[in-house]
Amino acid sequence: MLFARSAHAALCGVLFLFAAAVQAQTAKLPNVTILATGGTIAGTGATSTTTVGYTAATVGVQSLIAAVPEITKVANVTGEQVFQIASENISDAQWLQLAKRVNLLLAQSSVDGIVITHGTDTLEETAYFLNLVVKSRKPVVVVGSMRPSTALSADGPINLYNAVRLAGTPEAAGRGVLVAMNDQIHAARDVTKANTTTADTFRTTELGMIGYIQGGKPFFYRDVTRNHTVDTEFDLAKLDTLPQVDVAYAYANVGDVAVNALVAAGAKGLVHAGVGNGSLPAKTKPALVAARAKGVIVVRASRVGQGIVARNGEANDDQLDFVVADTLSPQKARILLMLALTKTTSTKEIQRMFYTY
Ligand code: DAS
Repeated sequence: MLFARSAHAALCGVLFLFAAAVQAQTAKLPNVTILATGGTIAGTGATSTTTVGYTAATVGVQSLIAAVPEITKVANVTGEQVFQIASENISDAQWLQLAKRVNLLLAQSSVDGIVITHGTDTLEETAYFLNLVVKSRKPVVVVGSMRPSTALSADGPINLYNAVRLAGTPEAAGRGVLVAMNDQIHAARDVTKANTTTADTFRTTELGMIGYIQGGKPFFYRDVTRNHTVDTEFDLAKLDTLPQVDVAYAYANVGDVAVNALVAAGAKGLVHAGVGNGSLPAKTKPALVAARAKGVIVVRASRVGQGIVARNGEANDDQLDFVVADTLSPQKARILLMLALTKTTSTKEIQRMFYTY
């Protein structure tokens, strides 16, 4: 009887020590929340060689996490399915929903970082939107994949593992929203999807990515210079909708149909994706001048992809009362203009914002 009691006591002691060790180990791990929104990373194809023609946004967040058990060794992970879409369909309402959820979670001391799984088509846009409205210095990492979860060498699992490692790394804090794909770390402002289907599609061509993830460990080599997250003037708290801002694309022999149609449809801001250094074709310019006269804010951007659109370069912006997009792509200039219009319609103030964010 005595032996049985002492064996039981010893077993209880071992179990207690084991539980304490597990608790200590868990306590050391960062708490990372994964917010799932859909995309190829949650996609499935008919066969293991289906890398195009698959269905995006079919796998739920718990399955994504279960498919990468290694994640639980490097972070205390919780998952939320915010919505389940192919990202070409993302809406302003879903941007606001996602951003407000991010801010609510990051305000909790129990959350150390957030990973957002997202379709790659508009990933750069969601990342830049969040870069301007998240009100925390904690890491927010947006991740996707170029091959569906069912494909040979699917890139989703390793991308998700790397993203969780990055979101749990204190050194990732204070750098704005990050995009982690293909072992690379990019800043939200300057990264773009540069290839329709390859795994290395996310690139920051001239301004450069900010680091690598090697062996699951993040390494940083540069930082961002423009304001972001806690250092922006944009506040979503009182916002339920975003102003309508559209993009008109320039090309050889373009006219004014698109500009006029977008203004007639109620655009409050218009981004002109000009040729070259933001050049205004003669047949388009009168429509933009008329739009400005109606109170529409006009931003001159470039379809080129790299470089600064010079103020008063290809057009007299001072005289036309236009704004220039600096180095922002047309799709990102649209996002900044949307948020700018929640604060002001002063072109002087909006131009300041384009040189600040
Ligand atoms: N349709 C694409 C999207 O959801 C799939 C992807 O690349 O994630 O963005």
